Amino acid sequence: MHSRLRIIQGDITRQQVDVIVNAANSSLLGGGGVDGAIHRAAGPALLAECRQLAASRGGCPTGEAVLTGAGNLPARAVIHTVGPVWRGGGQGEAELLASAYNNSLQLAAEHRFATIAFPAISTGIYGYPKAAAATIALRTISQFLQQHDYPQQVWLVCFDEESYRLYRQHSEQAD
Ligand code: AR6
Repeated sequence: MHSRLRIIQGDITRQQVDVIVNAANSSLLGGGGVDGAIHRAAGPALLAECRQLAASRGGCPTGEAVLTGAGNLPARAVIHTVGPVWRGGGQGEAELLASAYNNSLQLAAEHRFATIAFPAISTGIYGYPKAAAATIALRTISQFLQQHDYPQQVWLVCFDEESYRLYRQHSEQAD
């Protein structure tokens, strides 16, 4: 695993990083899971900004990413990306998941954010198998870090113990 990548267990809304990534949906208007948790913790300023973005650019297509402020969160900004819904693996899900990570990292690099925290995109409500998603997340982030100086540190924040163990296990295999 790349030395600038860390796997931790916790709640992404509480992480002291420059930017956290939200596993949003294309409407950008909020939802359940980590999206709901981020909006609850950030407060109404974030939802107002998301509504404006939704109106001005019609939301965010799957695999792409947009930047907002962070309201009351400890982070300075939020990158909203949209992972794919799992439909059995034959609908370009792997490429779309890699794009969600890559486009988020690209945005963080453009803004010179030093630290970024990701949740396990698509592995909750969107049903992406956790082990396959872990492989893609670890590979995509490691490749990006090899090619870019920013972000300097990437944290993968696993909410539950099972995901944490799985990501650790996959990172050891990738070494
Ligand atoms: N901190 C870190 N990870 C979390 C947190 C948290 N506070 N809460 C949940 N997770 P999900 P998706 C983990 O369902 O699959 C929303 O309605 C969770 O355990 O949040 O990409 C959106 O609006 C799982 O491992 O996102 C979309 O409609 C991971 O975050 C849809 O869900 C992702 O689970 C997106 O679905």
